[in-house]
Amino acid sequence: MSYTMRVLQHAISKNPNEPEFHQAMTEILPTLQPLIDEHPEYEKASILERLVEPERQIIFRVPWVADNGEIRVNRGFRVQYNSAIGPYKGGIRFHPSVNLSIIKFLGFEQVFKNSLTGLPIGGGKGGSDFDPKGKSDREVMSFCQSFINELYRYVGADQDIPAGDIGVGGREIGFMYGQYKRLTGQYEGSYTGKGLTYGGSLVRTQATGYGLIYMVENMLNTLKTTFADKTAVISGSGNVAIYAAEKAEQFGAKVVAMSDSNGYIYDPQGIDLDAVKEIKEVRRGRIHEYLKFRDSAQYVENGLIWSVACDLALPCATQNELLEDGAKLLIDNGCIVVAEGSNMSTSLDATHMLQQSGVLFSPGKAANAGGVAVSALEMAQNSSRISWSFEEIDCMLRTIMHEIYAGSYAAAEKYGMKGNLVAGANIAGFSKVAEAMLAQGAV
Ligand code: NDP
Ligand code: 2IT
Repeated sequence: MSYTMRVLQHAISKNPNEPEFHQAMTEILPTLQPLIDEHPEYEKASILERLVEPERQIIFRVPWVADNGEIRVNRGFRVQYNSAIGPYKGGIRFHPSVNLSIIKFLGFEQVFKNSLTGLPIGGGKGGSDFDPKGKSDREVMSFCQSFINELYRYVGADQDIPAGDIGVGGREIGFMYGQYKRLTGQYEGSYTGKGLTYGGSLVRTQATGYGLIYMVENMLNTLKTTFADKTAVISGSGNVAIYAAEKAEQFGAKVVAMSDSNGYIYDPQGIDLDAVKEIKEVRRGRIHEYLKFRDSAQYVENGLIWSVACDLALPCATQNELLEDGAKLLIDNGCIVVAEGSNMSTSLDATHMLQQSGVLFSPGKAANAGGVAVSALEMAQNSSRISWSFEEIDCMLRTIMHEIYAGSYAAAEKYGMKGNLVAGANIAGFSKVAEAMLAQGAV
């Protein structure tokens, strides 16, 4: 059996009951084989065995006080996955589904993603099964402060730098950063996604969504076409989905459907993004409220958004939201590009189906890397005590996304898998981490 398959099988049996983590390893490890064949020194140095084992996993109790005076308890996680090329970097997710398997899959993916950005950041991820939905600002603050009371001792500007993810946006980062500062007395770039008045970076709010569209720009370029006259379907209506929709529209595409976990809206005239921002960013409401803004729209409760015909499909909600049934609908309706805004949006079977049908597919670790890339630019601005303009950062972001695409495309082509951006991104991301681990010895 090959080295990659041996490590995969062993890691799966050593970590039972972690299906999302198994899925991420199953997607990544086999694609690394051509590079492994070229570098026998990787096996000698047990690079893969070390790569799949997080450097550190922290699990902690988070007690907090609800508005009615009751004490509630949630579970907190931070998985510090790999620091070969820089301090641990990655988001924090607050969602009732959060467990160790989900945090490990996200952390593992983050190692490759962060390497792809070309910036000096290692990989990590954290979160909690806390559900911010329906909680007051006061309750969210109580939870965030308690979360940091435990986490603060493990993170810091040159050690581990958290950021947002599902359920964690500017409000939550503000509360966490405030508590971290209070406990440590340090005013430093120890979190990204901060508000603009206290060290945040321009473009960070838009970065993941805009970066996704810059990735699609490169994909369309390869297909010798542009955004003009293209129809896009974007799942989710959170941070990533909203700014992907904004940039797609700026580039001339028409976004006709968006969703949340209850259902999707379809607006053949093109989604009114100001309405979606008002519902989601201001009111923290539900997507069906869109019907009050536009007569042209329909709402489909619990519907499958991928049944809406489109040229460009951009899953931007959560893992495994695009399965074989969705992939089949997209293929039958003539979709040409699928790019993942969410992490591991697509199941392995659905990914293979799309690739075999000639749909150009970009995995999240390449397509959504714009968020963490601008996070690294926020860190650079914080440590040098300066701030760059919106245009400067947006231009850097576009260049970084182009380089990720070109690097992934070239790596796939080099190993005889032209157009397979899944394999290309894995190989390109892995290569730098493996070299750094080799150089640093058995650590
Ligand atoms: P938000 O919390 O802002 O939005 C998440 C959106 O996805 C909401 O519309 C939410 O609907 C929907 N959603 C979440 N969980 C589920 C679920 N289990 N089933 C169906 N819909 C769901 O998160 P982000 O936009 O920040 O993140 C979206 C994805 O992008 C995640 O996979 C994240 O890991 C990834 N990502 C985020 C980055 C960032 O910078 N924020 C960077 C790179 C990747 P509802 O409100 O109903 O729950
Ligand atoms: O999945 C991701 O890349 C993020 N949630 C953003 C991480 C970051 O550190 O900005």
